[in-house]
Amino acid sequence: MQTPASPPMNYLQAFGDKAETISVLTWALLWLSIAVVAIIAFLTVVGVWMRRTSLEASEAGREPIVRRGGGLSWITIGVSVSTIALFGAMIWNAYTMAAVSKPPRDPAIAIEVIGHQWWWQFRYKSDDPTKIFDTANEAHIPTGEPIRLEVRTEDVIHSFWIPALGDKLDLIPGQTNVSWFEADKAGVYRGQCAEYCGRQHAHMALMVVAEAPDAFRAWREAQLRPAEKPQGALAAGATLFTGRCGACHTVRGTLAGGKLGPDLTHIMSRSGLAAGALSNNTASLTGWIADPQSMKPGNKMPRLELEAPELSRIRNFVQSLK
Ligand code: HEC
Ligand SMILES: [Cu+2]
Repeated sequence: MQTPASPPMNYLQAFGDKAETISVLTWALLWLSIAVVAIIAFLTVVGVWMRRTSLEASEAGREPIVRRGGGLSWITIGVSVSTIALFGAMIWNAYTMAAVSKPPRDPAIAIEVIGHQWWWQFRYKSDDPTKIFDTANEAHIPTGEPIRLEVRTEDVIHSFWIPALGDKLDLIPGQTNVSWFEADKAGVYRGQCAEYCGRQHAHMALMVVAEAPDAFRAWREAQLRPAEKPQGALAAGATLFTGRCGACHTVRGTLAGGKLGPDLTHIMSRSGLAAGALSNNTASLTGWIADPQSMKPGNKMPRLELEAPELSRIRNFVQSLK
């Protein structure tokens, strides 16, 4: 199915009020630029055509330099037209920036976006501490609701960009930038880090799943729940996981509480792994746990040299995290 998530990411089509306001300007500037190129090319050809002298007319093929009057008026006309066009574009730009700076109403949902080399942490905020939870690389939002974004970074500069939903927002060390976005149609929107941030910058994608408010509420309730208590064979996998992986990954409801990598409490609810580098299926999950460096070279999860039985126990436990 063709969704806004399918590459190439499309910034000429908009799926929310904010993005629509911006895309009208994008289109206008695009057509203006095309018109400028066409007019200049046309005038150049006309100028060359009108000034041509036939070879026989000139002495020994040499071109006499003749200045006819009227050249200056072209410059005056050209500069005036450009000034008017550029001034108009500037005013429209300022108007658009003012129009999109504030959401239509106060957002009821706030997401803290935290950039890491090379993945996205999403923290759903709440005044009630028991309603705060973390997820990674895939955020769900309700359609038709403005969402407040508070972005910051744990390391270098990144840039949060979902082309179909609007503008870019930089993640700057030591600073929190605040913005908002909204999707009016349900669908999966792909985003991408838009500021070169190191070796795996290209594999720092994100997905926004916009869904009906009811579906969103159900998703949020499911995300808030801790992992189910591992039973039977899974218990051994959980213990191994805590020992080998728990220093970097959190699984709420277990002793694994690490903060260096993505929260894995509900990893199986995500369609991808490692910020869009892989799709989430048994083969790629097993490959990732066995050797993340061969799949996304340079990423911050080390190869752990697991024995085969250990690997499959840990993998089975991870796959139980629905
Ligand atoms: C030294 C810290 C560290 C250890 C130890 C570690 N990881 Fe990771 N893990 C990370 C980081 C960082 C990422 C994000 C990599 C990226 O996408 O660039 C990650 C990503 C993942 C992902 C993908 C998560 C997502 O949301 O896409 C899975 C699954 C995972 N690790 C499982 C494991 C398992 C299982 C173990 C133990 C065998 C383990 N990790 C050990 C740091 C670690
Ligand atoms: Cu980045």
